[in-house]
Amino acid sequence: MVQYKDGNIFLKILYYGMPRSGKTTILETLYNLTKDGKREIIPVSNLQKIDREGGATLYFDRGIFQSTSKKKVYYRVYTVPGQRSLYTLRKKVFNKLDAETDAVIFVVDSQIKFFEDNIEFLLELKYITDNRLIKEIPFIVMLNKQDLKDVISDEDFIQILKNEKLWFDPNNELNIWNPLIYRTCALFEQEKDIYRSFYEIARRSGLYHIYGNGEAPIDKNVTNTLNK
Ligand SMILES: Nc1nc2c(ncn2[C@@H]2O[C@H](COP(=O)(O)OP(=O)(O)OP(=O)(O)O)[C@@H](O)[C@H]2O)c(=O)[nH]1
Ligand SMILES: [Mg+2]
Repeated sequence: MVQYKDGNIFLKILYYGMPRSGKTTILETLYNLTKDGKREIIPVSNLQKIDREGGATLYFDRGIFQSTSKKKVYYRVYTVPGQRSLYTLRKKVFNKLDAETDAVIFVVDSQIKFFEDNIEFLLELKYITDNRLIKEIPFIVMLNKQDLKDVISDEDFIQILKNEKLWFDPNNELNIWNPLIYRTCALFEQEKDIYRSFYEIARRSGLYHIYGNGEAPIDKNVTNTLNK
């Protein structure tokens, strides 16, 4: 839920996905890519990480970023812990810490051997969000670890989204908000599309808030101009 405080606007964005899909690494890389202040966002504090020895997230990671062009806009960016036993904490990170989440980036471990695990986490996310993805909660997908062998393709994942009713036909007015699918690598040295995917979810969350009153804006006049 968008929050207003001292004249500033806070949006909460969440990276969600199966264990070790790369959520924490993505946030670290986003931090490292933006800390020089040359992009649209800049971190305003160090990353907060609550993890186990070995790196698995135990509760959450959080980074706070400020828009460099609209200085009143801040993004609180979280990751959930992927380990299966931590479901209650994932739910808490989604709806309790700071505020309810405004937008979700689903992080897939693209290795084919994890196909079913990714679906399991997508179902869990649908449940936690009460089926509000796309309609009320902007949603995009990162097929991460694309630098590895035997990875799933965009088409494979679109089929999963269709099966889960997270993909709208061209005749549906929500079609323009179908999740963009990014094929990413989160490792800093080989980084691919980490900033670009964040930029897109930030853009969508702003549009839902400003033009949709918290829902996907479907007024044709608005969306025709916005998506050009
Ligand atoms: N090859 C490759 N490895 C990656 C990539 N992203 C993350 N990793 C590695 O995958 C492992 C897990 O990464 P994390 O960022 O801790 O994954 P996570 O999703 O935060 O894991 P949990 O907190 O346990 O849910 C680490 O060894 C990372 O270096 C990637 O794009 N490519
Ligand atoms: Mg993590």
